[in-house]
Amino acid sequence: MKERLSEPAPVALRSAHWQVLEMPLVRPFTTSFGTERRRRVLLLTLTGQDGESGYSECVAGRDPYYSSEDTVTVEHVFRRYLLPALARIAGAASPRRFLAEAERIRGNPMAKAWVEMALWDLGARSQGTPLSRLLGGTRRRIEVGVSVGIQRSPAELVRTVAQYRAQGYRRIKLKVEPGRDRIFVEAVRQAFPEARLWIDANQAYRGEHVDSLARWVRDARVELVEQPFPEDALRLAAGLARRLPRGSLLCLDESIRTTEDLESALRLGAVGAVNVKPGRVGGLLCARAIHDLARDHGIPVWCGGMLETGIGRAHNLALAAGKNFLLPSDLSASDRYYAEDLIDPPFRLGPGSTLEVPRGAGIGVSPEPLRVRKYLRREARWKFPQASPDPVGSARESSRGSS
Ligand code: OSB
Ligand code: MG
Repeated sequence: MKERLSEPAPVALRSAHWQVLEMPLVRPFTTSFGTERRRRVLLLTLTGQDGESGYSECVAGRDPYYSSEDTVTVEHVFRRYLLPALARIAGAASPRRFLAEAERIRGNPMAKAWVEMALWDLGARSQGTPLSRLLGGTRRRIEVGVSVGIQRSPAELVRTVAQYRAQGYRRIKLKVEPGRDRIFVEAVRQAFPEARLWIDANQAYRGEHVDSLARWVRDARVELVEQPFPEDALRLAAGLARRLPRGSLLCLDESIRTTEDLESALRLGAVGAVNVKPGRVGGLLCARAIHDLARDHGIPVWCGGMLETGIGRAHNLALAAGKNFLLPSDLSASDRYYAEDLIDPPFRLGPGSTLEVPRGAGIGVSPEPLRVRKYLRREARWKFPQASPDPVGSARESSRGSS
């Protein structure tokens, strides 16, 4: 079933305001690429000439361990290239016009997505429409799961999973790496015989691991294996995919940056599911293109997360409202990540391991100014000149504390 995508009408921009926040996580999050204790949140507010604002959050991490971008490269590319690109279309800004203007800037999908997603929110709010509806989504509740970081011991992992299960999460994704995998996952399987168990290695395995992986994944009844090998190692992924039992999917996250990547993976038989993250692939238009191609090939997708606050989570929920998001997404309640979210009320887990898609215009939620102040480190503003064809503007910057 195809969903219609309607793009928002272009909006004349008045200003861009970006803020750098430091938000402590409720508990450290360990993956095969490192441990995160707090997240540096880049928040963007684009305001139109009529006073309406659109928001977005960048998914880049503090370090380039998950992918090549980090929060410093994003800010550099944003100030030096993306903001001027935005200024050139400021008279009539839309996601598609922005991406066309930014096309000659290679790579940097997280930086581009940061701008593109704010334009979606601004455009949707300006016409009073929920973003989920523009994206063609019809579902009001999204089935979600929780992504659990690597723990010190199997017993500790079982205790942590028990807490999430008690909160109502049905599908549990366990982060793994060589050496902290089989006995950890088997302990969880033994404690929760009925749980839907997924694993995510964030590229940590190599060719030498294929045999043992195929064996213990089958024995522990793991339903989905996410990004076991390096992002470009599609042949390894295809090799493992061939050896997984029926009912167990090889899922790609970091490997699928574009529709071309997905085409290559399809040709090789290296993909059974895709974790689509708009903030990672260059925004909602790119995410939808990947989603559409997967759908046309009968490949189920789901929406991943990057420990976003309620702002980034709301964009993800709007996308995941599409009915071809057939697998439970990594969109947990606010309290899984932050003691205090930037939005109020926070996202709460609903019946049947679900989150509700906001009904309001745009992403349907807004950052609470007092909360933003509390975690703010630095901010800067750019005013777009009114109806001037030249990419000139004025940047003002203020600092609070260290960066
Ligand atoms: O690989 O899916 C991932 C978090 C940060 C970076 C990469 C990943 C993740 C997660 C967390 O798994 C998902 C979430 O936001 O709940
Ligand atoms: Mg992943």
